[in-house]
Amino acid sequence: MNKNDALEIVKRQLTERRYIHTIGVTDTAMMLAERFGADIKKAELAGIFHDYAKFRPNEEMAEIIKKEAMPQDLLDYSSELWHAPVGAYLVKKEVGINDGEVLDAIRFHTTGRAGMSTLEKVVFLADYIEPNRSFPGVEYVRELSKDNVNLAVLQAVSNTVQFLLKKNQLIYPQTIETYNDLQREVN
Ligand code: DGI
Ligand code: FE
Ligand code: FE
Ligand code: FE
Repeated sequence: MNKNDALEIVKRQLTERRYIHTIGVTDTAMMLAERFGADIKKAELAGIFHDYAKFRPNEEMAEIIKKEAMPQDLLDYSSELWHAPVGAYLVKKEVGINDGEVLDAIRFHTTGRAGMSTLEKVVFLADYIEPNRSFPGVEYVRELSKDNVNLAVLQAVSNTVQFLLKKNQLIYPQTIETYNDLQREVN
């Protein structure tokens, strides 16, 4: 599939603002893939489709999580988490993307996981630092992204956990696993 066709497909699923974010993630993921030695074409594809399911109704996503034997504990946590695994499922089913590494980068782009591939880290990080993002602490993560992918992902996850704690939100155990795994990795 060429890039323009892929972008046309995803554009129909997204708002204008989310589409602009998607372009930012795609460009950033390709740049980071080149920098840290992940497959640039896979980073491009995962970037384009990472938020494919972002605007599916919660009811539809919950049904898919139940029927497709995804981790059922997702249903006990924020629906913000659902579009990542559901997106991996839908881009395979509806778009025909079959590359397991690309699908995993989409599946784990919100929580991360222990033992992330470089491609998964690059997409996770691109989602956090792409140029249209402006949350507190993003500039420091951008700096770390210049030469240390693990420190950068760790800082992004740490920021997210601190943000959730401040808002008295539940933290999905896999997010903590990502944090612990990277904390071990960098020490
Ligand atoms: O889809 P995006 O907005 O581009 O970014 P994303 O897929 O990284 O989703 C970010 C949202 O997910 C943000 O509102 C924080 C939330 N999130 C990430 N990890 C967790 C979480 N929310 C909860 N409740 N628990 C988590 O572990
Ligand atoms: Fe997302
Ligand atoms: Fe993210
Ligand atoms: Fe995103």
